[in-house]
Amino acid sequence: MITCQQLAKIFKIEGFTFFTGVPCSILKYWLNYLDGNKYFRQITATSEGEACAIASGFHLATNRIPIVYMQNSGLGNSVDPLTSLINKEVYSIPLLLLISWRGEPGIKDEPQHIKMGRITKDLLKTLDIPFSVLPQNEKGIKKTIKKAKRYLKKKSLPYALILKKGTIMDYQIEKNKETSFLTRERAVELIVDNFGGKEIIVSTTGKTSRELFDLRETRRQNHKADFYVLGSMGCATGIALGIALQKPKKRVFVFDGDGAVLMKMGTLATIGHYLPKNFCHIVFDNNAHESTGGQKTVSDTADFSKIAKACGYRFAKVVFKEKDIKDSLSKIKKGPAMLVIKVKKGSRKTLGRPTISPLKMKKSFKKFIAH
Ligand SMILES: Cc1ncc(C[n+]2csc(CCOP(=O)(O)OP(=O)(O)O)c2C)c(N)n1
Repeated sequence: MITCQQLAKIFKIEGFTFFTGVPCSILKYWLNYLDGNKYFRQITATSEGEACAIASGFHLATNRIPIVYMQNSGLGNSVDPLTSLINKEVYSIPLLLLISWRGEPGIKDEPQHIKMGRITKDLLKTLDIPFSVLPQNEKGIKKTIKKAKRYLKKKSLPYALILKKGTIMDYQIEKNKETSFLTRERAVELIVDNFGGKEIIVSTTGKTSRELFDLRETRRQNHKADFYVLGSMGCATGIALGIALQKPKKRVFVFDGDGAVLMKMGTLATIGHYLPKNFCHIVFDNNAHESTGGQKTVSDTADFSKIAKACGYRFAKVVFKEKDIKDSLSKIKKGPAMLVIKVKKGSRKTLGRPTISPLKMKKSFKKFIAH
């Protein structure tokens, strides 16, 4: 294992000071360390592809080598810039990719990480990106980063470091938790309490789905009306749109997160264009990637309700209090509608994870929405 201070020293010596990316829980201690650090620059991107673009711009402007951090799921979002911008057939840009390894073969992980975990190395090989799995000790890490730098300098092409879980030691920082806001769990409960049992819910990846799942379990309710999107960050909205357009008589809700909305914000324009009347977008906005450790998103400077309206949504509102949630839901007569609920960071320590297999869930969900 390595401490954040030791890792920072290595990056400093080798001249890596610029970081951009999307977080992963494996990277959380390092991202905690970067948070507010004066020496390093950290830009939170809304998607990994965007991070590759920002990093490319950084290189063009400074001739220095940036680091793009991501979960291996984010490699999917990066394939286009990695094959049509950064590669040797096009602009040949040196990026150091720091990729966390979820779904590492032999280590138990969630279903959404298994495939990418298995193919991470092969995908990098296909992309002609050389890589090293970061060793678990300071000396090995130092050597590997030096080797990566030599390649980056010589070839002016990307090099990837694969980061295993447990490589970086714990580093905690005090994150401000606004106390006046509701918890997301309570907000989820309030919305579900307003339902009559026929509503369809598509919930986003991470803790939102886990909280909805737990709520159903606690209440001994069936999960058949819920579609828990396990990976595919940002895709819950598109899935809900696809359903809403085919099932115009059913009310379709998407339970979304600010990070997920930002990752695929284009979907708001698609919704505003096709105008499904039965579509309701609930955004639990905690201004954080809470599921991966609470790293700040850029939602505090993006007004989702205004963006939704500008895209064509018929109704959009920001709410803060329990009472406003109920009132606003009753005011939604015609969609597409958006309710942005400002919630506080944090979640229950005892939060479970869906225990029913994705295939089983899909089967009962399809049956539920068929009628
Ligand atoms: C493409 C991709 N990048 C990164 C992740 C890791 N990840 C899982 S949940 C999450 C945070 C989602 O943030 P938000 O939508 O705001 O929901 P919150 O966690 O705050 O409930 C991230 C970054 C992922 N699953 N997929």
